[in-house]
Amino acid sequence: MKIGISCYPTHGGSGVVASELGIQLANAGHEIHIISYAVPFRLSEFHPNIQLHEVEVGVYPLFKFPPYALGLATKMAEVIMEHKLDILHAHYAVPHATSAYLARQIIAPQPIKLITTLHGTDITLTGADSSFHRVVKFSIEQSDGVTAVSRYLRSRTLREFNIQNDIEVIHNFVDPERGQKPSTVCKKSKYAPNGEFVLLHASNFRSVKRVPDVVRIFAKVRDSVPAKLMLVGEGPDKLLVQQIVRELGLQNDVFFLGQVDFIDDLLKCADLFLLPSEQESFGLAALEAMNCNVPVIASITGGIPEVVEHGKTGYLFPVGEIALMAEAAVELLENPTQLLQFKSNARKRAVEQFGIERIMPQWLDFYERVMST
Ligand code: GMT
Repeated sequence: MKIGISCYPTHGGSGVVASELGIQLANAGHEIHIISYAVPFRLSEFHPNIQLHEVEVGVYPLFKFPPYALGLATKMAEVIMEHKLDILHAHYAVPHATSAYLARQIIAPQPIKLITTLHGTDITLTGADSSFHRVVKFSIEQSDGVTAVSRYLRSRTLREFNIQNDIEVIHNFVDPERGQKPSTVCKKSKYAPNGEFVLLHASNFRSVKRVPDVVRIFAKVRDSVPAKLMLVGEGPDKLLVQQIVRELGLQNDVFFLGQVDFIDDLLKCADLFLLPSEQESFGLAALEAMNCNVPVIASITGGIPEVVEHGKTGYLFPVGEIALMAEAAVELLENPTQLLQFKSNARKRAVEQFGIERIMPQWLDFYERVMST
C-alpha cells in the first residue's frame, strides 16, 4: 500500500506512535509518506521506503495566526496526487483530520481513504475546547476509519462528541527488541554512585503531567530509602519544577536530562517510573518503561489501567495521592524479591500485550478493512 501519515514532529506520544507505525509499515514493504512541518524526531534515520514531505506555511502581514491547517491540506493534496496514495492516516485530530478531509475534497474524484487516530488531548483538551468541538466531530465523522489508543478514549469520544461512526481500539505498541538491548549511554553509577535506587519520569512537562507531584513523591521516597530522580523532557512547567527541587533541597538528587529521542537507554538505569498525570488516554511513556523492565507508579486515570496492572506491574492511585504513591514506591523498593517480580511482570505484559507482533497485525487488518469499504 501507499500510505500517507500526518503527525506532529515534536516530542509527544502521537508523533512517536505515528513514526513507529510508519517504520514498521515501511519494514513490511509498504511505501510511506510522512507529512509534517518538520522531520519527526524518531524518523531522523534514512529508510528506503519512507519519504518526508515538509509542510510550508506562507507568512503574510494580514495573518495574525499562520494558517497551518491550509498549508497542510495543500501539501496532503499534492502528495496524494503525485504519489497516488491509497490511504491518508491523520494522527491527532486537530488539525490533521480536518486538513485530510479538505485534501480529499481538493483531489476529488481521485479516491483516497482517510483514517484518523485519536490520541488523547485532541479529544480531552483541544478537541473539547468549544472553538474546535464541531470541526473535530465533523472531521472524525468524515473519516473512513477511526481508531483510539484505548477503550477509555473510545468511549469518551463517542459520549462527548456523540459520534455516529464506529471507533476501533488499537493500543499503542513497543518494540520488544529495544527493551532488551543493553544501554549504551546510561551508566547507573554515574547518577547513583552509592547504589541508590533510580526513579525516572519523562514527559513534555505540561500541567496535565503533574511533574511537581513527581518531585514531591520522590522527596518522600528519599526520606525512607536512598534514591535519585531522573527527569527527562522539556516544557512549560520546567521552571516551576526546578524551583520546587530547590525549595525541597533536592538539587543533588534530581537530574534534569532535557529532551531525549530514545528513552530506552535511560530507562535501563531506572528502578521505577513515575506517571502521576491528571489525564492520560494511554500512557505510552509507561509502556516504554515496562518494555525496559521498569514497573510504574501512576494515577488511576484514563487509559492507564489498560496498560499498568495494579499490584502486578506497578501501582495505581487516584490523581494527587502523593503520599500513597510514595508509600507504594518505598514498599516495592524495600522488598527486592517483589521488585524483581514486578520488573519481570512489567516486561512480560509489555511484550505479550503491546509488542509489535501483537499490535501490527491489528493495524494491517484495519487498513485492509478500510480499503475494502
Ligand atoms: O501526553 C501528551 O501531552 C502528548 C500527547 C500527544 O498527542 O502527543 O500524548 C497523548 O498520546 C499518546 C500516544 O497515543 C498517549 O500515550 C498519551 O497518553 C496521550 N496524552 C494524554 O492523554 C495526556
